[in-house]
Amino acid sequence: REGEPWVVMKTARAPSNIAVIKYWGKRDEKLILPINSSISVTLDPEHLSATTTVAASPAFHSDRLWLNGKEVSVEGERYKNCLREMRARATDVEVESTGRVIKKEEWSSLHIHIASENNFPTAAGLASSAAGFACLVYALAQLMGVKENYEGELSAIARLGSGSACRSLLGGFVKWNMGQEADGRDSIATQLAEHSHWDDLVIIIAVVSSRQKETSSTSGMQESVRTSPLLKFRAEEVVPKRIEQMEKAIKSMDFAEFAKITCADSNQFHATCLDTSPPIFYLNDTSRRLIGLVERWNRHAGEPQVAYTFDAGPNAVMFARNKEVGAELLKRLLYQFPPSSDADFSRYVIGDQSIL
Ligand code: 2P0
Repeated sequence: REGEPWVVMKTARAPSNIAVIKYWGKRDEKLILPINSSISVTLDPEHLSATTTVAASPAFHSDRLWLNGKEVSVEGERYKNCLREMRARATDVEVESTGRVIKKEEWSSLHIHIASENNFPTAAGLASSAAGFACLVYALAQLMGVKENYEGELSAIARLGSGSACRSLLGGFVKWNMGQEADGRDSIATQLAEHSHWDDLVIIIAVVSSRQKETSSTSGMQESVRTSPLLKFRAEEVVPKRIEQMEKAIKSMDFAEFAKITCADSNQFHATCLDTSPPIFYLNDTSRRLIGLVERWNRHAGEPQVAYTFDAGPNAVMFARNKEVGAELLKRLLYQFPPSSDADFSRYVIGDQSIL
């Protein structure tokens, strides 16, 4: 009612994504511009997503942020940049139920409260910052009446929060084009194909450890850019060709090619971590046993049945060529890593069912 304090609120959910051609290394730290393009698959939000509520009210005295129920500082450049860019694009918004209109100019002085939760381990190498910033930008766009589209400016704003977040604004198979422009306006994500384009593909995630990683992606990639000659070679000589090959493999649903490139790119990414000084270890013994299991299976089958990829942590994301192979993979995982063993996985995710 007129004269009384009011709050406007929006809640959104955004999924995590897993790169099959990895982003590792920035050419511009402030604008988060990568040294190579990357390709990812957006995951099922039922299992891996962030849910974020954003609220604005004249009763709020500062911007505030809660992550998984705990208040954290919103003073970091990344949050400040995202909020600034979204405020600059806000439009007149009518507050439902009251009919009051928040004018475009008011958004610059209205403070925002943000509460975000993940339904999966934070910072364990399952792209929690990707889901988090994509969700924040999406929720703010709803709150502030921002009209830009997700493939364009909004993707570039999510990128200012965390590089991989620009890929989580889109579903299915997504490419983040590294771009050429100094201001980053062409460093955005575009969709290569809808999820339904290749719905035979089954994704299984083996949560090897939900512990926080020791080296954050942000500092790890800085060290790699500074010290790894292999990373420079990878970005200049290897990735551009792989991007083309991967785009073709996805378009033609060529699993053998998809699997070959996915595994090779994961392995090269971890090789660049090892080539960093001091070396960074994200994989553990369980991760290496999983790689062995898939490599042996594919060799015996004569052609790839399963692909694996690991981000900045020991957890495996595996792609099975179809549902039958997915079920067989799960059986082999449970046999090799029984729930009571040291390498007990806390959770497997297969398609739309959660097991264990
Ligand atoms: C990726 N990763 O392409 C790669 C593969 C981890 C390994 O994107 O500094 O959290 O916020 O841009 O996006 C993790 O890096 O790093 C990542 P910032 P981000 O998914």
